[in-house]
Amino acid sequence: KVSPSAAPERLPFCRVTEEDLAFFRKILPGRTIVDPDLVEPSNVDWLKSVRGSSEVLLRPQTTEEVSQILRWMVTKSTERCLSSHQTFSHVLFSSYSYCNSRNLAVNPQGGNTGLVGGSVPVYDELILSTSLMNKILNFDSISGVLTCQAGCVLENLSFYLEERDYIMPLDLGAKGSCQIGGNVATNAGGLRLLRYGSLHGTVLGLELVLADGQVLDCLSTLRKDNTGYDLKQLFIGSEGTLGVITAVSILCPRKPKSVNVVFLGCETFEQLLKTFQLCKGMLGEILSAFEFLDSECMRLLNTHLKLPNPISDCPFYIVIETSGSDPTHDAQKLHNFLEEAMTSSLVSDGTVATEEAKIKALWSLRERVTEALTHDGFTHKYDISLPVERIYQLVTDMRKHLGNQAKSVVGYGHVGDGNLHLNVTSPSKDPALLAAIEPFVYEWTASCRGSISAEHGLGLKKRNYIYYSKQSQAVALMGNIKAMLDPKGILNPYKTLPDNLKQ
Ligand code: FAD
Ligand code: 2HG
Ligand code: ZN
Repeated sequence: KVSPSAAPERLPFCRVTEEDLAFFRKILPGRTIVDPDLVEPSNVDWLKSVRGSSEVLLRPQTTEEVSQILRWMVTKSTERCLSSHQTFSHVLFSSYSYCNSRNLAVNPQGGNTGLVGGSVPVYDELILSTSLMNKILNFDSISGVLTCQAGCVLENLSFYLEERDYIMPLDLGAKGSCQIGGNVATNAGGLRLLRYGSLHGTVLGLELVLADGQVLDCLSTLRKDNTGYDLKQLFIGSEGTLGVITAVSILCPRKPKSVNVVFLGCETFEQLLKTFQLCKGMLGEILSAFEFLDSECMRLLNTHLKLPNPISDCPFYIVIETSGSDPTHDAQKLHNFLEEAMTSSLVSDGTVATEEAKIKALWSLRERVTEALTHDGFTHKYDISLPVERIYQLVTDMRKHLGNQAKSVVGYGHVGDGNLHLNVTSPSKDPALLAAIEPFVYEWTASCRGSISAEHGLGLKKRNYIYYSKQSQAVALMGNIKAMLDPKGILNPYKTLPDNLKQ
């Protein structure tokens, strides 16, 4: 019996030849990287949990270059493979399909901060990095629509917009490295989704290069456009398996005039949920984030990152952010809410930040949990959507289920979005622990009709678990879409779709 998390078999794609390299060097002079030391960081994911063996890193700067790369991969290599590896009779009589149906495979890569093994090759797929596609193309200060190349780093876009009194509609802990193309490709959620919604709503247009090199210009900046199917939606969250995103237009909100962050402590998760209810009622339109972490997360922040707890020790901590246009009005609302939360004993301690440095420090406690976990040992990550009242039950049940097999079992995440991050660590990779966690975690999630990937995607690691959250007809339709857009399966193979659908 093959484990669903086992490495897939290498598909019969061509191997890169000198002729390929000569072509890439011609179109990407100085940007066709083959020095193993320079390629290596792109072969390993952020978590250092998966590693590919690509020998070539391509760094295009323009959409036209991406198009030329894919056109070459899909049309030229059939002949080359035939001539370099096989005689004609060999092809005719033995393994005709060797290169006829498979060409060079490619792994689109942004900031390489993905958490499901989707951003790095599995075998020798060529890596197509968008890092040099980092130009802002236009910003319309009336509509707030930003249009930029896919390789712009999220934080750089935020700085650019803040100077113009706008902000990005998404924010996440990886902002310093992740790129907008990667964010769109994973349909990243993050810390502001509660307020500004998902990228399915804020992305107005995409430019893409399809597997055969065609450029698909859906780079609209319109809020409304019901002329037929909204094709861009198909690529949002497609994890590089349907096309390479080369440019993005995105609707950006005005920079709020007043931002407050409160860090609160609660005794029980039930109280935390009641605080969420109260918060929605009393803060209403100024509520922009409601996040949580448990005391185990706080322990890891203290131990591994030396970040002190700003309040007294509690089983649960909440980060609430308000963003509004009137500091006096917002402060009054926040004051009323805090008074009510304290007098009704929903929260036991708390601190408020209005100035930037303290706001940043409080946010670090939530944003840096992922980093703290990397210092705790080998980490198993689960990114689960559940009805919000069930989210912590999974952590409690997992702790009971694992007993003392795990080093740490922590829960944190986006309460406002019903999204739990359940992480389990062990001193080193431990197959027995993995067997205890999976499929338990997926069965538990499916029993509540939850999602086994709320925001990180499926990538390599979760591809075979898709059926816990999607009906088989839906998965089959995904396979048909993939086959239509990428008939040779060259775009990010082994990712997102389960092995039993692979061509
Ligand atoms: P990569 O990691 O390079 O790639 C991710 C996937 O997208 C891969 O499948 C890749 O092939 C594909 N891809 C990348 N660029 C393109 C492109 N131009 N065209 C087509 N496909 C492409 N995620 C959340 O949703 N919410 C969070 O709050 C969050 N916080 C995080 C915090 C930390 C510290 C870290 C390390 C990660 C976090 N993530 C979070 C994971 C998240 O998926 C990524 O951070 C981000 O969205 C990926 O962007 P990237 O540019 O690094 O893409
Ligand atoms: C977050 O919300 C990210 O901090 C990362 O999505 C979650 O590391 C994780 O499990
Ligand atoms: Zn998250």
